[in-house]
Amino acid sequence: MTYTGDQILVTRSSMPSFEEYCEEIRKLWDSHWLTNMGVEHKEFQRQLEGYLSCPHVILYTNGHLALENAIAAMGFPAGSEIITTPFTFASTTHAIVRNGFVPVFCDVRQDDYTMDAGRIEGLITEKTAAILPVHVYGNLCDVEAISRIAQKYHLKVIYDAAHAFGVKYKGISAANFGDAAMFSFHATKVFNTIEGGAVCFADDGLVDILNDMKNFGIRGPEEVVYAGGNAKMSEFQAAMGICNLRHLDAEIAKRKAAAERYRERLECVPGIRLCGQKEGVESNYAYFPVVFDGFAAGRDEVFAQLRENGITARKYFYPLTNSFACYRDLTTAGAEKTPVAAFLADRVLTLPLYADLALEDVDRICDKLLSCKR
Ligand code: T4K
Repeated sequence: MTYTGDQILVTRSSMPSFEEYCEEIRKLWDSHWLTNMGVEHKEFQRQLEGYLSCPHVILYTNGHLALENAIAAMGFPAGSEIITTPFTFASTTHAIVRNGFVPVFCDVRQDDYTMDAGRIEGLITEKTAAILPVHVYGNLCDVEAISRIAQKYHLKVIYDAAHAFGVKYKGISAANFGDAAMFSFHATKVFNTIEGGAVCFADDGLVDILNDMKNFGIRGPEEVVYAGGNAKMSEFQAAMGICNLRHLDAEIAKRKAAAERYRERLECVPGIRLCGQKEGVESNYAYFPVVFDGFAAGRDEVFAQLRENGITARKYFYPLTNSFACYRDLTTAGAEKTPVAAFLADRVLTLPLYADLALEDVDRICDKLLSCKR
């Protein structure tokens, strides 16, 4: 790389002021209570249940363990199949496999890269227990069609909503679709708790199970009911969440301005495809994916030429999870089984997007991108 000036990375964590965070964690120095569901954890959980209008929010130390536990909590029989998509981060597929279940890969839609609901029924077998779609980039899946299919075949729906915190559809938060939804609060997300995550759901019967699973299965001082692990969110993570939640709407508004500028600059460029915008969705502007199909340069050339100029875009999500080396022996794997996802994975680039990205920087990125050549 030859560039020596200011680097622009794909994202940049949103943070409160140093003083605001110090004020929030002052009480931890007074109490010496640092983890195990203390006051900050309880307060953050209460605030999230209100913000998301969701009956239950269980906090986790990261999104991946939240998803693993959400799947485990459903009590599916051994050997069950779970229909999911390969156009996602490794976590989604790993969470299924690490629970001992078989991922069955459904292709995605051309316009928003979410699960193609029209292909789900063709993948259902007597072993299918659940559908695990991904609101990829914060794009809401076809929640209505997926819900109809799940009801018809008595399947559970667990959404990987890692990218969709703050997204609403017809005024309803992404937390409230499916039997459970998992959010990631990783440092790179629209809303972060440094590391962190949550499972959101309405069923009162899941509360004890999920709380037990994230805390060694300990229900009381002398009662252990489940061989659980440790996935608790600490007080410092919860304090970061409380601070960042105060600024979330302003952060999303700033992201929106940057995303709109990208759209203005790139929308009508031949060979560049942008994500469709679904009616009724309030977006969180989590990512800005661009698909290069017939542009003056291919995706890999654009990626390399931007890097030469100090701009790091990312190939989220290449490679597809169904082509990972660790799934080579899985009979359901193989990118050729999901041709639309394979097409997108070879052509997509997510451009830098974060709240503090100046519109001048968006212009600089677009200028460089539009000058890329083979
Ligand atoms: N499901 C889906 C669909 C997901 O996308 C994810 C996570 C999960 C489940 C699992 O949730 P978590 O268990 O992670 O909560 C990142 C994130 O680590 C990961 O959370 C995320 N998805 C995935 C899409 O991206 P990397 O390896 O690309 O991150 P990294 O370290 O290269 O960082 C990217 C950029 O972010 C850096 O260039 C600069 C910026 N950054 C990074 C860090 C770590 C910051 O500004 N601050 C930071 O602290 O995986």
